[in-house]
Amino acid sequence: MPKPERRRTSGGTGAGGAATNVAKTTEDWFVDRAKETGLDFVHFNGMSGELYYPEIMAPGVALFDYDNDGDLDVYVVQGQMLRHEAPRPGRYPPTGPLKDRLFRNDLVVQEDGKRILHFTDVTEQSRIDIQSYGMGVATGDFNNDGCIDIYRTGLSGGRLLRNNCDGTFTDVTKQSGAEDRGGWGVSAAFVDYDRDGWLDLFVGNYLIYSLEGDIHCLSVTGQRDYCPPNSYRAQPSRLYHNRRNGTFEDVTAKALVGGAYGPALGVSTADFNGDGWIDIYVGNDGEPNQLLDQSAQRARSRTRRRWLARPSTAPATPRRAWALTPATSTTTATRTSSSPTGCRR
Ligand SMILES: [Ca+2]
Ligand SMILES: [Ca+2]
Ligand SMILES: [Ca+2]
Ligand SMILES: [Ca+2]
Repeated sequence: MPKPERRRTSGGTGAGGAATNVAKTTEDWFVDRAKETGLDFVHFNGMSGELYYPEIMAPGVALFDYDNDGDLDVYVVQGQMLRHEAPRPGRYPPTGPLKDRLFRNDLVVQEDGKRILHFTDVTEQSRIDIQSYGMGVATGDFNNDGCIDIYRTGLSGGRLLRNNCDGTFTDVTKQSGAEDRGGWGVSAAFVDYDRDGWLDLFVGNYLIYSLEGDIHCLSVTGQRDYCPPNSYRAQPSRLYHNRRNGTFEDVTAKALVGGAYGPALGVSTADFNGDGWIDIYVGNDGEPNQLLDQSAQRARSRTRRRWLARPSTAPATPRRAWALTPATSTTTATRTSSSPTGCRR
């Protein structure tokens, strides 16, 4: 990789008041090599002129080593037409089949140390065939077989793809119980919240929305425009507990004290307070972010664990069952939702 050149200044403001000239950076720090390395993918948002709200949501992507060969492979999420059966011709027409894609990393390191990066589209041979309007993706080995699995969120619920450890995946959504039925999931994270060595699953849901109930909004100039997120009611997120047998139990009602309300766009997990228990940070769209930790309830009960927000200095929010900890920064919720796997004990 070429060594980045720091921005230099020349000239300066001298006694004569000479102008300061800033030399341009001569080399780019990052170079887009997607196409030349085989990552040939164009996201299609289904834009039809109807200005449906989901069209403005950018897709997620995951980097994970699905074949355990030591390099990161790529999973990308695709959109669909909304309502219309056939894609309409437009400025950004879809290319190829509208389905999620998996790219295998075929990196070659030569004897002289030269690296040749190439990705191969292995969607067909992986047996991944998802053709619904997608949002995000999280990866983690939920069944502890040593192979990383996929949870893909979307406009109409989630999909769990079990890695068969032979280059193929099986859709186990229904039998797993982690369907996020009726949910518009955007972000998700595998997280072992109870430290039993099995990854549980948090699904960040966004808004209560249907194409039939799509609201028409106007811009400041009176023209039809996309609506802001507060045009719709937020949707509760979900927490699933791993039963260790390939299935999940929806523990949202008892663990999240009535549900974590979004509109959740991003989620990350870490032990923020250093108490040994992993916490969940949720980035919401247009509303305060949430930092969920389980310390308070865990101190009261070892058998019934609930997630509570940290004490807040903000006024209580009556319609919610917990207080919010205001974020110290603006919402940085990425609409991508590749997420770290949970901590292990
Ligand atoms: Ca790999
Ligand atoms: Ca697995
Ligand atoms: Ca667990
Ligand atoms: Ca913690």
